[in-house]
Amino acid sequence: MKYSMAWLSYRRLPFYEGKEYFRKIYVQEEDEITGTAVYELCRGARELLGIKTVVIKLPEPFGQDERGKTEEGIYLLSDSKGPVGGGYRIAEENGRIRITAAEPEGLLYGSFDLIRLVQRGVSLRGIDRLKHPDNPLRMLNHWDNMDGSIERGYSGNSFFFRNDRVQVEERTEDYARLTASVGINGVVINNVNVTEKATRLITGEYADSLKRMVKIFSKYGIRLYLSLNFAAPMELGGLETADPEAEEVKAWWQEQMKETFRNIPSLGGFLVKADSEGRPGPFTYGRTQAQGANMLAEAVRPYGGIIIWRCFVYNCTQDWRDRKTDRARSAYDYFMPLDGKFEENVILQIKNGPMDFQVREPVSSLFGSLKNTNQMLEVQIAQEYTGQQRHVCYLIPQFKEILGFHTYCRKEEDTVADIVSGRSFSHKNCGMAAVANTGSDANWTGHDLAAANWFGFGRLAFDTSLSAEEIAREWCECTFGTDKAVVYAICKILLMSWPAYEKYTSPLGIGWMLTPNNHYGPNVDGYEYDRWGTYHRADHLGIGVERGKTGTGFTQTYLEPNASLYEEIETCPEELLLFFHYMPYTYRLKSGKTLIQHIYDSHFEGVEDVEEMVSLWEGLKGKIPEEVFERVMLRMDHQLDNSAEWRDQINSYFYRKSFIMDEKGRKIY
Ligand code: GCW
Repeated sequence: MKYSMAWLSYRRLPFYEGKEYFRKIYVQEEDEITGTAVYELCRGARELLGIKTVVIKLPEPFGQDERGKTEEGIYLLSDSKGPVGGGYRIAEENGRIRITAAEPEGLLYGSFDLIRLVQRGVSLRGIDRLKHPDNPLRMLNHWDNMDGSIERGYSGNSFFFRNDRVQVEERTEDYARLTASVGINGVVINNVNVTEKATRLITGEYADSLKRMVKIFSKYGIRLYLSLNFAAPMELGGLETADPEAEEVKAWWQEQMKETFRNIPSLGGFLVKADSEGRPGPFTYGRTQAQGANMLAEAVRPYGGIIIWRCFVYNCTQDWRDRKTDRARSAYDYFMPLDGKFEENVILQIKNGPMDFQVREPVSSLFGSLKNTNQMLEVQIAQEYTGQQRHVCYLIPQFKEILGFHTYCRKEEDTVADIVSGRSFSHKNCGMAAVANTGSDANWTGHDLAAANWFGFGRLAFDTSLSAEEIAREWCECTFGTDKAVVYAICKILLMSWPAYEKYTSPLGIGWMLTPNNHYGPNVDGYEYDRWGTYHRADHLGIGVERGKTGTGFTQTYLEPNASLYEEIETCPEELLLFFHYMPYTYRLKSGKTLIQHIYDSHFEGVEDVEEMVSLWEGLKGKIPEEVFERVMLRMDHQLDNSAEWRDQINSYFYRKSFIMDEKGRKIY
């Protein structure tokens, strides 16, 4: 086997009681996506249950009387009054399972859901599940480059690009299966940093291969999106400017989009990183982010395209003496004044926190503040800052906290989940995106356990009410089967992994104590003496960035009562204390411990947690495939060493800065 099928690696379930349903599938429609649903059900039946399925076309129209028939089997029924937007209902009665949906996507998601239930050994008798996706857009953003490398990729090379060419191969289809099986409906295949060849993806040059990719994606209800280069009119069109207000620039984009959508009519639209980390954008011409986004929005509107405009705009050359400029403020400061100024087919894509995917950050204050602008939440399952898929770090608990955050933008339905689902402000163009963690490795994600983040992101974006535990269990049972001891150990590892990573890395929300550029391993001062605006401001008395009113004022970008909550030291959530305030090492936390003692204790604890994870994993020998066991064991051994390195560097740094001894007298260098 060249690569595994992750959670779709079906293992035989000879004793499954619901086998009989799968002998016959009755289907009404003949469209492509329903065809995929049928194919997947048959494949699941064959591989999981060893059954050959007969597919029976139902008579048209399929009325009430036919529904009364007693033939056993699975019925895929489209019903215009049924669940919409990819929603579905699965109901069992008298040996018949009906999957009903208004659209074929719903039938596909319902079928994958049914297969999951079988994989997990759940009885289908009397089942009645009604599911509606919470988020209209559920997207993966791949940072894949055309040369085959992946920016922040930790699982091999790109399977979308190689040697400056688009790859469409067997793996494309298997990727689509995995991705669609958890409800993802949009994929950006190329890096947001668009340079050289990638700029040409919108031209006819790559149209044939992109069309082939689209064909595969559409069978699985996935839309293709591309990242674009704001300076394309200059780089491709030979214009002297990319000014969004210049007539020749507008005309160039309109012509180009005509060609692009002629080549790929079902293209969803574009993701844009502008004016960020050296990428071109409207600021060069004294224009706003809205002027830039709207110009593109106009060009794609005739084709139903959307522009997803990233809010990751900040000045990455901050002087360390400047204590007023605050990278945390920048997205808010640039975009808040533009609320309501974006076209309907523009969506602002906002990173979950105001900095950059650290293990702990507050939620971006743009959520809740922006009321008249389509918004999407961007999270990162590529573990750039959370152990790079060498450490286990199951991020779904983090995403749950973010989604559950009350912004107080309204009396009810005021959480991030409410906002990005469109519930708060009746938005239709909105949802969730994750920077993807896949690559050409045999297990897709480098670390076998990192697949739980890919699976989990999709499941969560579809159903934000699922708990991190439920998702972990689902993933684990689909991937490894239902052996109780296995499920217990793996779920325990997953659920303790994010808190452990937080404990042994940077303390209390401060972030950034890792090696500059490659972002792996400890380096407490690595960013302190650099230009990126990511300081911790530690000295011999204390540590933290003052972001209250007397500091950068970032606390005041939140709506009340959050602004006051973060402003006051007594009410500021302790896990974020150093993000918001400079605090002395002798400050007493609610636990009664001093800040410095907390730093020591949490770092020792974090490594102990990893020791526990290692021993839980060791207990799985012989219970899961040998190859997976060994692969993960190797990474866990490394994680243990690396976490100890983190502990020692952080603890000795603070010991030497503060000169305060560990109360417990442990080894600190
Ligand atoms: O965190 C930074 C990464 C960059 C990335 C950027 C972004 C794609 O280090 O590699 O560029 O974020 O989100 O645009």
